[in-house]
Amino acid sequence: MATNHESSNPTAPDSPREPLQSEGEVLAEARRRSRRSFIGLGLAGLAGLGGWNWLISQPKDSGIAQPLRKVLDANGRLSGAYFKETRLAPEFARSRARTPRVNGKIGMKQELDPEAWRLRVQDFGTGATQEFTLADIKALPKVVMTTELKCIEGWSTVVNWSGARLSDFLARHPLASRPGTTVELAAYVGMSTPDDAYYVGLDMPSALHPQTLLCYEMNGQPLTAAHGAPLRLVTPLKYGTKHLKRIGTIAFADTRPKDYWAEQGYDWDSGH
Ligand SMILES: Nc1nc2c(c(=O)[nH]1)N[C@H]1C(S)=C(S)[C@@H](COP(=O)(O)O)O[C@H]1N2
Ligand SMILES: [Mo]
Repeated sequence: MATNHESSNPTAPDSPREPLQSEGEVLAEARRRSRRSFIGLGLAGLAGLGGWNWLISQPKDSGIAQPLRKVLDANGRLSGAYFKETRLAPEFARSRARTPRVNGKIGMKQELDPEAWRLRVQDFGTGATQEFTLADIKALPKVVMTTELKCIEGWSTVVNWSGARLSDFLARHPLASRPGTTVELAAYVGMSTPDDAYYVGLDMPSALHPQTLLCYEMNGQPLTAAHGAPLRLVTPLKYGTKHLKRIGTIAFADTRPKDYWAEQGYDWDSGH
């Protein structure tokens, strides 16, 4: 993956309060816990040390609050060092990227006006809905990656994707906090097409995974309508079923959100 910005030096203190666990402490905890819960652990650790409000009020690096940026970077480094084989989906040379077949049109029957489109995100704390334009998504650090799109039907295609990390979106717009707290995140994220005909659920660690992107480009070109314009999900540790095209809404929950293919009997997690 490449981003269009320089990350802050993760060892440089952001403030005299030094709210972060040292990397040694993080590593020690990471060894004791399962890898699935680890990203949650990083956020929970931060929460205990000053809280989400403090976190998001800190100076921003490319729009991302520095402390959260550091924790997410630390998670990325740890995943690289400890969970290399299973934790990150493999990346491929850009030259291997192809256009995948158009597969699945549920929730994409109506024409969509990209100018009028808004991403509608329901604040888990207040229940209020906030709207975002594509420009709001493009204002986040742009991530480019070449990964494999694997369909449950048995085919797979290497695709070059560009978009924003869902984790960067949630760091910049902290809408996933549990009601009554400002520090804990919901356990799940649910997303659906604007007409609600196709929908997927993700556990929060998968949603915060560094390769889980809100994508607006495929192979260097703006997404076509058939591939999910203006915005689709890409999450390459999971099968294509989870790669929701034409995202309309995002909401948060503490129980598994509805999932179209899970309702048809497929595995809810759909990892591979
Ligand atoms: N809205 C919507 N998104 C969807 C689907 C769908 O039917 N509707 N099908 C999924 C499946 S099963 C796959 S394999 C991928 C295929 O993405 P592509 O058409 O860009 O190749 O889209 C996923 N996202
Ligand atoms: Mo699929």
